[in-house]
Amino acid sequence: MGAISTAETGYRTGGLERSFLHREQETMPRERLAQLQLERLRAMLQNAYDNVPVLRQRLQAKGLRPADIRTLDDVAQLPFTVKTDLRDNYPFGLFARPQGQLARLHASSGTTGKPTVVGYTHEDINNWSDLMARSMFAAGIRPGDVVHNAYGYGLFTGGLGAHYGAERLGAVVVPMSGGSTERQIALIMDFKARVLCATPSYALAIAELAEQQGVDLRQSALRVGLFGAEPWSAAMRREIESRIGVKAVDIYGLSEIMGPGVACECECQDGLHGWEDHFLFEVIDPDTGRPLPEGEAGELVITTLTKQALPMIRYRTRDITRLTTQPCDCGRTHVRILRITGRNDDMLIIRGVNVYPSQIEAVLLTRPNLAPHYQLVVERKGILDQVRVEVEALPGVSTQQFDAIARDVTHHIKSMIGISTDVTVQPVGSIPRSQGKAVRVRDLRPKQ
Ligand code: DLL
Repeated sequence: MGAISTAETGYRTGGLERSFLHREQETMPRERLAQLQLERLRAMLQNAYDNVPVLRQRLQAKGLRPADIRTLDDVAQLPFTVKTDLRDNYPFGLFARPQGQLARLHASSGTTGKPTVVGYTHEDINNWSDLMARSMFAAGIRPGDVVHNAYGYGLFTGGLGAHYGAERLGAVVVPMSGGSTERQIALIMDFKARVLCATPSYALAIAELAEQQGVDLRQSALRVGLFGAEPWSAAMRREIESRIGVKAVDIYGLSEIMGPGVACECECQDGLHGWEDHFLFEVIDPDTGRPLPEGEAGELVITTLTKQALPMIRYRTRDITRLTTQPCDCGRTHVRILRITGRNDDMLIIRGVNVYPSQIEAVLLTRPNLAPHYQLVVERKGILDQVRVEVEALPGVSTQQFDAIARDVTHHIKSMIGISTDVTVQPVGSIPRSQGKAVRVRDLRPKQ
């Protein structure tokens, strides 16, 4: 796939500029896309079968050979892969290529045990760059734009993923990484960045410091924010858009599958296009493992179709979402992953009610006098789990009002989500600011 030479100027319908970086791939009729997926799936399975003993044994245990997969529905017969498979085969046990053919390693630290290590061939990096460039173009980023990249560089895939994508697109990348927020603001202003790449929580931390310094980012050259790597609510999107003056576009990905750019919103901001020429998406019931019909919420499962070094068969992401193949106004035919509500791991069960932090975030952001900085503290009281919501007041709100605000928030969480929480309103600056993925939950329950 070529670089920017394949970009087309596109056409406008109903006020929307329909233009694509990879027109043929992005607008392929769904039947042709399915054919391509099946072809690539079989090749990918052959790669896994021939080169990864663990995966070969798993397929054999189910009496399957790659040639037995004749339709896309046959995917449901394939075994799942889970995060612990990577840990159990640490560091390179699931790789389908020898070290001499690898170009890069990334890893995610995780909170327990060994990191998960992922590997790429040169072709994998090439495809990743293409998909990131495609994602960026879909988000409204154009060649020549100054892209301020505040995703962390290093073993995290965010920094280099966005970096290679921006370069492939023909944009001008500023490889800033996370942290040094004051310097970030100065460079965004001085270099006239048009694009900010960051986690949504870090974008907010940048906005906050800019305001404190008297810098109005809404008057800056910033127009597009490419935000992802953590769950964020629609209310958070509106908050960031109004404080920075950008169109805030959601981008999704995970290291086990590639990194950022597995899926990305277009300028319609109505779900993330999952790039189906390179990945196969399913949603399953997390309890039974059965595939769910389109539109039902469940766990997202992704199979890679072109990855050489680390082919993934039905990887259980633990991310909860829904899929839709309804046509998008942008003209792209690829499936849309609706906003990721949260991860299974982050789901709290409070007296029988399932709650994701992003749902509480959405309520907090509807209340006046509150800043969008919060943490949920989960404690055990007797045999019951209890959630304390710690949230900051806006600057200028008097401490005398804190109790009344807390009562109002408690009431709204109860009526909108149905759980009882203990809310404490805190002064400005008391919740730690994120420089990457925000920590939303502090779990103080005794370890089982
Ligand atoms: O977070 C890759 C990435 C970097 C995506 C930059 C977007 C931008 P990991 O560190 O492996 O990779 O974490 C993957 O982060 O399973 C989700 O739980 C969460 N996540 C990523 N993007 C989103 C998003 C990168 N847009 C895990 N919305 C995933 C919600 C997201 N959650």
